[in-house]
Amino acid sequence: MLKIQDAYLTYLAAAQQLINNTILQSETLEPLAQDIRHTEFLVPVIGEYSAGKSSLLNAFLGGEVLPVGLKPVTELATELRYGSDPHLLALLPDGSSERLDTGAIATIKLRAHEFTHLQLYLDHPRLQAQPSLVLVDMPGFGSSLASHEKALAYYLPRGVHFIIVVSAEAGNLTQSLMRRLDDIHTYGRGFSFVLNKTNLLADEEVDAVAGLIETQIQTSFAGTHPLIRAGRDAGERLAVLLGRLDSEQIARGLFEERLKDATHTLLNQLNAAMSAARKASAGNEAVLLAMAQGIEQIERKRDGLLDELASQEAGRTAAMCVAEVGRELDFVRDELVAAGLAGDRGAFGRIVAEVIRTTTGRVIKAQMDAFSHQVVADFASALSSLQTHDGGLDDDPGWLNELSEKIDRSLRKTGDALGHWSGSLAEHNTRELERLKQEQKWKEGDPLPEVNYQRLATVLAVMTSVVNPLIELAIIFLPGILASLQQSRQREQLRQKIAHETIPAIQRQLRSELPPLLAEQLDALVSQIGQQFEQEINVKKQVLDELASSRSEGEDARKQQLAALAAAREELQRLAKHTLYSEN
Ligand SMILES: Nc1nc2c(ncn2[C@@H]2O[C@H](COP(=O)(O)OP(=O)(O)OP(=O)(O)O)[C@@H](O)[C@H]2O)c(=O)[nH]1
Ligand SMILES: [Mg+2]
Repeated sequence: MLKIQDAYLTYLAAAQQLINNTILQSETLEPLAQDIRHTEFLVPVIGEYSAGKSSLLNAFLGGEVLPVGLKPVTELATELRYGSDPHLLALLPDGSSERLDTGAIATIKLRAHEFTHLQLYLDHPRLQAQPSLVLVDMPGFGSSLASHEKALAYYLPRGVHFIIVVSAEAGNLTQSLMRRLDDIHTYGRGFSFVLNKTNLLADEEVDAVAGLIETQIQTSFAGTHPLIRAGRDAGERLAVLLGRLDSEQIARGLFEERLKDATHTLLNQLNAAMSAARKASAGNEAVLLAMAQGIEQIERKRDGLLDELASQEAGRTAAMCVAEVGRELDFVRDELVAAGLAGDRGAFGRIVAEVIRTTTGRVIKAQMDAFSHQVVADFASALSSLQTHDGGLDDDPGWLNELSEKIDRSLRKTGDALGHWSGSLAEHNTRELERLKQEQKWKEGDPLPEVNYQRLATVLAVMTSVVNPLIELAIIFLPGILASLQQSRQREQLRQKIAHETIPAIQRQLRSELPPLLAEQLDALVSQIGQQFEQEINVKKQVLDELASSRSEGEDARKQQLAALAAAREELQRLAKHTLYSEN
């Protein structure tokens, strides 16, 4: 376990202890501790086919573990994991898995369509040394479009750092690779390069290629992206690169915001309890009434936002995506013409799919950033009228602002963007609600169980939940559109055809597929933001109810309660400052 994981867990345990000593309760800390305890870092290894990704990982493991070869070889993403009992686990779309011998890795490709991805458990000291770091051998860019996109759909939102393998013989970074780096960049993740097969070129040639690639990276991406050169020593070089990955920093990026948010909620509860304990019970009744009204306001506001804002936004964002994809496809028309002239429909389809992914992802992310911000502000303004007069929702005037900021911030988190394989927010919510209904033996007429959305409502999750299914649809509609390209063997004729037939046909498809996908996710987003406001009010309501029931115990007990709350708040602030807000 990393030092920072340890520190975070110690902090959460101490916070839990503090809360347990008061009349408050908190159920949010344990799930967070679970996540921190079980966290792992997925490090996908990507690149063109035959760049030497699988060979690099074999060199790292010092044996012929993964299949390699000249034609596109790897069809299923394969996670390398430590296990004292070596085996291969093939995962199915429904979440179940099939256990196989490790040797099955050589032939599993034939059954690629059945599985989502593989986990290869090996009893290997290098894997044991860093068990929370999981390298993933990814299919190359020349594997079938469906396999390639399936792997990306899963690992783009989940990878914490990407290793890009480029063969020195390739000479530079291809446009495909640059688009992929754009996607990784949208997710806010880091990446490093391995310049592979350097033993096949003279040293000066390697220097020239490395220089060219470094220039390409620097002109397109801010930040540092190390490039290491690997030849026969590839395994050792990869070990060095992994050693330099700052796992502590990555873990901090994944959890710090969530810990701050959880702390903020606890402090709020403590504040609410303290101000309630100070008041005469009549004052608290006014607050409870304001809270009940607040929840009604949120529900009304949500219905209004769903009816109007969300559907308008879906239409507007879809239109922007369609226009932007058209422009980008036109921009890469030379690449498309080259693929068309070579009769390479696979490459043609791949370029189109890449452009759709990168462009819609970028547009949706920008639009959702603005949209979610507005939704948070709308909910907050619905609540603000309840806050002004005495005995309003809260005594702390900054409360609503802080809460809005917290929710806004949580929407921008880059951590685990999706929790499930076929993850879409709407699907997740339905599934989660069904699970809770069963668990709580819910009956018609009971209030619906509360789904915990905290970790899902992020802009990146919404974006992913639209883009991934869109690409799945594109894989189905593209062959029909591309079929008519076959007759064009002449450059200029092909250019015209692409501009006037192919691109408009792709845009037409997007125009019909995108709005329903967007509308579904936007509805889920609005509901979830409303839920977060409601949850926060409910937590405060619980505090007041709790206090009301213990009120009869007399003045001394009340003073003691107040003192205990104040002490807990002070200690929690001290711990938070030490663990979450100090520089080291
Ligand atoms: N000379 C030399 N050949 C290499 C090196 N690394 C890989 N190769 C060869 O390059 C070919 C492709 O290697 P793979 O490891 O299968 O490539 P990959 O990137 O996993 O390819 P896909 O799985 O098809 O995407 C194989 O024939 C390897 O033997 C290297 O460092 N030097
Ligand atoms: Mg491979």
